[in-house]
Amino acid sequence: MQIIHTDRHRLRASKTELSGGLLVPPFECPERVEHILAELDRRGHTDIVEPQDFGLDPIRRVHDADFVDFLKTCWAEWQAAGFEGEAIASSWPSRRMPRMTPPRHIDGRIGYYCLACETSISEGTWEAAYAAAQVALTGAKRIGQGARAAFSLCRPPGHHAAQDMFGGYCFLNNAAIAAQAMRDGGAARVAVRDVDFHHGNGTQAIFYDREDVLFLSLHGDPMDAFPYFLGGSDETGAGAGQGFTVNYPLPPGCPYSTWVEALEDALGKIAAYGADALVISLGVDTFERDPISFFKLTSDDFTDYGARLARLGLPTLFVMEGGYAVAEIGVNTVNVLDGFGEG
Ligand code: Q9C
Ligand code: ZN
Repeated sequence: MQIIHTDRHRLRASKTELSGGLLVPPFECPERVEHILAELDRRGHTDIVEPQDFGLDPIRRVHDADFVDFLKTCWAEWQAAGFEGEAIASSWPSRRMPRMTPPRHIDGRIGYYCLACETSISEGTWEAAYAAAQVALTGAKRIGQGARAAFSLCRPPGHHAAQDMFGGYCFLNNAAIAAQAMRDGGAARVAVRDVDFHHGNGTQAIFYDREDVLFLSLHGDPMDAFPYFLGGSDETGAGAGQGFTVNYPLPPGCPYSTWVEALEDALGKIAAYGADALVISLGVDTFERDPISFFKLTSDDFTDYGARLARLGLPTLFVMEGGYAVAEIGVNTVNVLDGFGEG
């Protein structure tokens, strides 16, 4: 399986995450990718290529132009405003004050574009997020050229980022950008299967009113887990997209037997949909020892579900999302890929 990767992910190395009322070293850190690369190497995956540069156009097919401009200039503006720490939002257009225009001051503008303030914007964040989107696009191109599978080793992750919102460690929605590129490259129907522990709120929002991209997500029940305000089973799409969003919220402590039942149900829906290609938003934070999640998957379970995904027989792009048990992230990620197999 071809793997797409660039060192530029290291440019995303923020110092702070707001967690439990403290500013802590971020769970979403560069070492995550180093562990995945080491395990790929150990298991003989040597077909690793650099991304091509497709520019901003395919990013703007998914994200609003003003949001992209904001991400590009936020860090410089934050510094110019004289702030000492990393850029963290602290006010939002919330329920009783929904003035839906971006303020001039960066302290207000960052709140306008932010969905969760654990995620700080730091030097190099834009450059790394841009590179991750190119990693996803290069994978999409490879699938368009007829590959059975590819792995876009994206970092930072993307599935929480919506058209005009960042947060949950995500800035640009790599999986959505790849799915849109597949559509633009001629695939009539694309399915995005999100197996990260967290609901893929950004991907859902981007495709919510469309029938040409089927979105399915298996995740911690938003009553109990981030992102809290989206991801219910009653969210099924809107307008032409009615019926093309499918959510499987699952309870704390969820064992693999329950998880895989939902997975099989989703695989049946993907088969019935008649997708030309499949994007897997691959988060391995479903792992039993993940520090911020509450599912109970073992390392062997990742191999098992990789094999189940392969049974669909669809050209498949894996896009890296979350996973914060850093010592085990390599084994769990490569287990999915090896379970899927070379075909
Ligand atoms: N203090 C992804 O997995 N909540 N994002 C953090 C820990 C935000 C996860 C709570 C979790 C975001 C891509
Ligand atoms: Zn996650």
